[in-house]
Amino acid sequence: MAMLEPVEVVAGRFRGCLVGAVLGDCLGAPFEMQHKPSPSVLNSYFKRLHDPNLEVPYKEYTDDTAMTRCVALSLIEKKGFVAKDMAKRFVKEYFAEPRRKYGGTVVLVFNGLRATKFKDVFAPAASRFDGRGSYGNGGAMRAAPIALFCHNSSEQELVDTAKNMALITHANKMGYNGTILQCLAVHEALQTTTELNGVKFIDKLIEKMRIVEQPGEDDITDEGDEPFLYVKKLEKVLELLEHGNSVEGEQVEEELGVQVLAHRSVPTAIYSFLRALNPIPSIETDNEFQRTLQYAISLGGDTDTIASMAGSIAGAYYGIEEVPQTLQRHCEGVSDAIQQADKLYQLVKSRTSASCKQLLDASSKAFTSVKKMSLQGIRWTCTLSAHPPVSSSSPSFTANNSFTPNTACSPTSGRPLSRARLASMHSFVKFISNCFSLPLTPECNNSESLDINSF
Ligand code: R7I
Ligand code: MG
Ligand code: MG
Repeated sequence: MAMLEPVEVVAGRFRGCLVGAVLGDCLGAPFEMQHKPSPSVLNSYFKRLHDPNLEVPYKEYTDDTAMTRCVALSLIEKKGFVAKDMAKRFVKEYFAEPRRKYGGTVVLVFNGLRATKFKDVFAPAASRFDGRGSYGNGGAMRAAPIALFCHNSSEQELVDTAKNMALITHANKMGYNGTILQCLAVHEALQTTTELNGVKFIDKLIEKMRIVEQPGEDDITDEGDEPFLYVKKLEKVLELLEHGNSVEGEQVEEELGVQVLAHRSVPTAIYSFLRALNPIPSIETDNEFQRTLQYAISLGGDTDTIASMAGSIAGAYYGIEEVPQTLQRHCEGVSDAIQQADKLYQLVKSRTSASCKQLLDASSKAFTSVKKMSLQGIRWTCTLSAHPPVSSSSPSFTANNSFTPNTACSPTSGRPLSRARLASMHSFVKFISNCFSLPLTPECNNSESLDINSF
């Protein structure tokens, strides 16, 4: 394996996310739908993989990775989400290597797309299961690149892109909402820069899923449909977490599920990640990333997919540094995942710098120029110079996402600003928050400085 070049922290998390997904898939695949492996079998399985003398017959990836790669490559090539391109990649990939253990009915969607020459890329999926669409976990299992691509996007863009990506194969609400939840979980892990608190993590997801699952006017509900299904599942996750290590695998299997269905696997992956934040007595490792995979696999059932989804969340949080090299070297497709993560990172950076350029243009219209901008996650601070100067000393102003004209943006020296100037500064600050899709919040906390003149 090539030596890793030092990369920025966020870039390392992008790598961790996609490599985590590959490792979960490759290492979980031998147990998919097999007898549930005992703790001792799993401990020796992982120990053996760490043995430097163990030769490298690759653990092969399955459909989870095959499709995740298509999502990543399509986003990279098209510099955004283009449904037809993504659909074509899924179909080409499947017919080139149909042996990757695809889901039972998704193949019919691929056949339909091929036969109709991609005329309407959403139609074949919409006709499955009597027009209700599939609620398999195939949308969620390939969602990680969307979360990376939308790292600096608005929440709405993330939700819409995840949904549209899922709709190519999974038209059922449970299928695409599971995809959205998985995306939100990766996104949240990626944004967490301090020690992660499991309860807060779930609370945030619940808040977001409550909006996502709000019934629309045109929704037709079937008898037995559960409203706010994922919100309820997340509440269950919270309940299980409260009981720590006293929760047995059987209970997780029963209450959250380990099936190939989105609503019976995505919450399980999230739970696996959170449970493994702390030591688990039956798992012999101090490495939290490995613990996540090992725990997810220990639950049995759809082990490749649940471990892959949990691995992508864990990788996004811990970063590539915490993903053991000894495990990476046994898995097929790791170096491709690293390359794709790096390209996605560059893409996100260039999208942000395009926003910066827009910002500079707009800043002159707002009678200000931007001296320096700092970004950390959703927090930003921006130092502005008035233009033309409001006094001979040309004072600077600091605006942040708690902007209020009279306090956060008062001149550090010189005479008070006119009402008109304050109004234009105010709209400018609003513009900044729009540009970056960043909310105006009362907190502001900068650590990573970004000199926008360098873009
Ligand atoms: O969702 P999908 O791509 O499958 C992914 C899974 C992962 O575990 C992979 O590792 C791979 O092994 O497969 O494929 P689909 O065929 O859309 O869904 C998977 C299965 O979910 C289907 O074959 C059905 O058994 C079941 N399923 C449904 N069953 C009843 N009613 C999905 N939707 C329905 C439904 O509406
Ligand atoms: Mg699979
Ligand atoms: Mg699977």
